[in-house]
Amino acid sequence: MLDHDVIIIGAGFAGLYQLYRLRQAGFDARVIEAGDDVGGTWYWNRYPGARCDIESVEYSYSFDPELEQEWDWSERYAAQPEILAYAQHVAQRYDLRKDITFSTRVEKLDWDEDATRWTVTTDDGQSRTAAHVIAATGCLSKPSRPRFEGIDDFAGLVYWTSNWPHEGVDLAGKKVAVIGTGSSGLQTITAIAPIVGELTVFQRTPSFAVPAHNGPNERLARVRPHYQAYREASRMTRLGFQCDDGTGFLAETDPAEAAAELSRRWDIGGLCYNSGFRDILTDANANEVAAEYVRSRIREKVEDPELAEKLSPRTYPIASKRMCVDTGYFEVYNQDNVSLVDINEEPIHRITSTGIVAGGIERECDVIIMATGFDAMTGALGAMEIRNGDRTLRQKWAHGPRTYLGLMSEGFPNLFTITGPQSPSVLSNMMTSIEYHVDWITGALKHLREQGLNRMEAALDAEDNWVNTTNDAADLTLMPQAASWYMGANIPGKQRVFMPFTGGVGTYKQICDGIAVAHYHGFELS
Ligand code: NA7
Repeated sequence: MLDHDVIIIGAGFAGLYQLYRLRQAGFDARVIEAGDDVGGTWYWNRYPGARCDIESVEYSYSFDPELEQEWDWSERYAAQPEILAYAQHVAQRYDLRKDITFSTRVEKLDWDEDATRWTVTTDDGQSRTAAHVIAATGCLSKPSRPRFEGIDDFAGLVYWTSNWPHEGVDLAGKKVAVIGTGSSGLQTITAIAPIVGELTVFQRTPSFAVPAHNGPNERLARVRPHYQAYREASRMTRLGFQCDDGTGFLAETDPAEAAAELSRRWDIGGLCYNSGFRDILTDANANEVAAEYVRSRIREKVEDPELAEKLSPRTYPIASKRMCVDTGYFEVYNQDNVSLVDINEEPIHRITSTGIVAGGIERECDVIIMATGFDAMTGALGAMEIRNGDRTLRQKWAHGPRTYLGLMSEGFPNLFTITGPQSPSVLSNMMTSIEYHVDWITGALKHLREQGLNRMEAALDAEDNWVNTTNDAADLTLMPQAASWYMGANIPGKQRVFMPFTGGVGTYKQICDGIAVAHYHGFELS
């Protein structure tokens, strides 16, 4: 006797929607969630200035037209509190919490081949069984916590953007240090600069950032009357949101025209900056033109030319790391109370009781904010012991993840991953990718039930082919050139392999749809 048909791990947007869909399809599903409420990423990342880099018109569920019509997004780019409120609203509206076990972390998954079931063990010592497990564990959910020497000696407060306290943080007038200048760092720095006493930013790699031009959400009213058709179109795009992709090549475009197009997109704002030409991610010269345009705008914003240069990315192609969408980040450095430490020139030696020593100089601070990112894509899966006999997923993936379509991994039957490695996930609008995977997985489980089957596993040759396809697709781009978290390069000792599928959301959907129609070709069903 099984405890559940399906156990879903995580109650972020993926887990919530998966629960909704399975319940609707008549499965008994239970969600296990480490936090004490829903929201996933948006539950944990409550740091000042936390905001989505995808427009709220696109970053929302599409599965229920009524939900679409009733929820108002106040800003073009929604801030964390509003997105968390939306997740809570969805949980409430569909009465999802009753099937969620909160404040409980999954530690172990054990496959029993004879019984065709998983045993899921949690940190409260309990075990539950289910025929299927769906990991809705997120791509950026296992924080990377570098151990800076002396951190335990620090007498002030240390906050992690990825696990920000729910209340009680007061930075007003304080001397604050921020380590890390990815999206989380940029957003935090921009939000706190006006209120702190002094701000010292420790930068290892500068980020390419395009302006958000955030403001009231004027698009929502225009899209709403035909929202479902709009969503349908988004699902077939490269990025899972609409960018008015250009069809020409920058390398073949007259320089003045190219500059005008980059400028037009800069003025619109957001991640579509790179979508004006087809070759920005494949041609180094085209990429450099787009990159240099951003640097020229940084030089305009930052008064001190030396500082502008330090803030200008030069060591990797633009968009080979996820770009940041900023709301006045660079201008912050014109403030007298803000300073930048380039840790390539002045490496961090240690943290003392009173500050951070870099390049032989101690910068005093009352608070250190760590915005150092995540063990992306595989981190949350690797944190659990996922075992089938003497094989573990951790061992299998020691040299990089191996999946079929980012959905399943050979040797681990009946275990699905939503937005897993080798799917487009982190290169896309996560909402589009989540909904697609949930619908596909739900379809597969319904198919098994209809056929009287209870076991599904990726075939080894199909998996090998997909790993090769993913690698080949990545190698057609400039993306593997950056030491990015897409490559696992931010985690010491992690195998460097490009993890997401670069072929685009629409193409990926066509592939996976086709495989489902072809009786789940490449999967073994029994
Ligand atoms: P990111 O983008 O991984 O940024 C982390 C930042 O922290 C980045 O600047 C890192 O430099 C820096 N970092 C990491 N480890 C260290 C150490 N040991 N010393 C100094 N600096 C360090 O994470 P975010 O949370 O900002 O954003 C993640 C995603 O969330 C983002 O892409 C959006 O999709 C939303 P590095 O670049 O590795 O040299």
